[in-house]
Amino acid sequence: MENIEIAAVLQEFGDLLEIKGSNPFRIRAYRNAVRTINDLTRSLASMVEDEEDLTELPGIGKEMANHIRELVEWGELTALEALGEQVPRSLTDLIRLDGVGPKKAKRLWEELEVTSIDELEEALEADQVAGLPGFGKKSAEKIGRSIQDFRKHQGRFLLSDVDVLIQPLLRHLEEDDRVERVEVAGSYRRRRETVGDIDLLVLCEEGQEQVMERFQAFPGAMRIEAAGGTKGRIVLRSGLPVDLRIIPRDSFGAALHYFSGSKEHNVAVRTLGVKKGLKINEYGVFSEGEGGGGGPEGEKIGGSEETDVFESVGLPWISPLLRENRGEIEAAKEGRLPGTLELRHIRGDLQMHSTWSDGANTLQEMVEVCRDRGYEYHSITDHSQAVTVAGGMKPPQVREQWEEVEKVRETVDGIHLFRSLEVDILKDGSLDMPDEILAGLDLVLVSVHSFMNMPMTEMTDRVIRALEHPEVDILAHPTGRILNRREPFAMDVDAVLSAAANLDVAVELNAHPSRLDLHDRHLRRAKELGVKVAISTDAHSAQDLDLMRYGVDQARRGWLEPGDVLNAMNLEDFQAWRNRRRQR
Ligand code: DGT
Ligand code: CA
Ligand code: CA
Ligand code: ZN
Repeated sequence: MENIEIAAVLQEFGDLLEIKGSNPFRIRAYRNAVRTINDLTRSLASMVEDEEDLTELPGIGKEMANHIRELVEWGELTALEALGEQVPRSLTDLIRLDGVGPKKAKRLWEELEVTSIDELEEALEADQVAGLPGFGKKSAEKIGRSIQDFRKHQGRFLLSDVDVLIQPLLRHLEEDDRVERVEVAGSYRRRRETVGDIDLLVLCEEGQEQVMERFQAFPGAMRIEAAGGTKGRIVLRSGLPVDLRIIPRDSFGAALHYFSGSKEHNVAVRTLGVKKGLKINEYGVFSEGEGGGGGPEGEKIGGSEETDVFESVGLPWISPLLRENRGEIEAAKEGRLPGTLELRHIRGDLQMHSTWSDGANTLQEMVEVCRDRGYEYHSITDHSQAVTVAGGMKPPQVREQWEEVEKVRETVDGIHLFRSLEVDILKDGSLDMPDEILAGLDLVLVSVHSFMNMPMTEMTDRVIRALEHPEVDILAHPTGRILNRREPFAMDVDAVLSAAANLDVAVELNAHPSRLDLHDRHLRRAKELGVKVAISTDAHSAQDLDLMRYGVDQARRGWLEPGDVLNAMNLEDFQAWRNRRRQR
């Protein structure tokens, strides 16, 4: 357990005691312990491991030391479970709301039996809150507003939204001459599908105070959450929180590494450092001080460059997209980090829609834009009939579309257009097109758009049955997830990937930032099994074709290399792959 996790548990403990109305001295003991842990630069876990006396830390008594040891060793606290029997633990959610402290939470609970934010919202709607002693109309209104805020923040932000939301703030900071460099760290730099908050690092050695003021004065800020000399937090109007840290030059690389995370990766790197007698933190790399472990800091041996951190533990630089502690450190050590896939490796886009189904642009327009992007080939994959909401096509329309494809092929040079469709996988795993149409297509994509709540074994069988059809080339958006809106459907992805491997069918990595389906672990599994991955935008407009870069980032997070990607093949190889079914 990390220090912050331990602190969070003790914080919760203190909150519950306060809601319960316990002895103030006991409550204060928990508050003090949390403060001590937050200020600590050493890991409690390693102190426990080294059997150090925790009661020597300020504000840590015997009871607290026992708690910490229990948390480190067991990951949970029996005393907290017991306290939870007396005071509902969900009450601590309430005191995170602006305008609700422990006393008010206690009253809401005792008078109205409110134990959660949902219940509080109901009580507000029923106008039960304003009349409680100590509340009043204003207070009830304020609580209502903070619930709305809370809900806004609760959802994580799509990476593509964040890309847009932070631009004005970056410009605002870069316009200041005192700012030498601005970097966005955190999950954003690792290109995670969704981002909880933005971690900005600013290199600035003079006028730090003014730069911090400028940050807080950003016109797009809805409010300021924390303000310090070198560290501040604002919330943008969109609800996106932004942490800013002002860093001097000689620590910038170490801070960039630290705040890029992931936390798990950091812990692993720090542990490597410890083995080499080094201390690695957000300020730099330090040699062990006098007396070893935890003594006064030794000499600073690096920190201005991110590579200082990696070099100090004998590693090459590792791309932030791989820093999830899923084997990247071992791979780096052994020189087997994946080769970098880049946008320029992508030679075609294999899923997009036109006005023949639910796309915004005509087939001709889509072809021209793909050609202008420099693609060698692509396929237009309009929906099949079962997807009525998306204007799915019936067989006669498909044949009409083929005529148009012929015309466009004659008029647009320099790109090869494949006849294709996104064929719906019906409930029983059969395909939503007669075989003679399927046989006439150059490329057959299949995907699930209905009956997504099937039990796992049925869904797995359904999809595998679809893949067994001899005309199928690619399984599109394999798990059906829509970020922040729809969970992936229940399906044994491993079994589906194994079937795809056996059947020589490719799987899609849908590059649309609201899907990014498959996710990174499944991509790695596909690679392991030798299943080719098609990175496709699923564009519903010409503009959407730009979304390919999200797919490329996601593919890199899944350790894919150019050789793993179907549409990184040149036209000749791709044609050969397409013809594989004739050899079956
Ligand atoms: P997010 O914001 O939830 O999308 O994810 P991150 O990864 O951006 O996480 P965040 O903003 O809480 O922290 C930024 C980075 O700071 C994180 O990736 C690693 C580093 N960091 C934060 N807390 C700790 C910690 O307790 N220990 C270590 N080793 N690193 C931490
Ligand atoms: Ca973050
Ligand atoms: Ca943060
Ligand atoms: Zn689809």
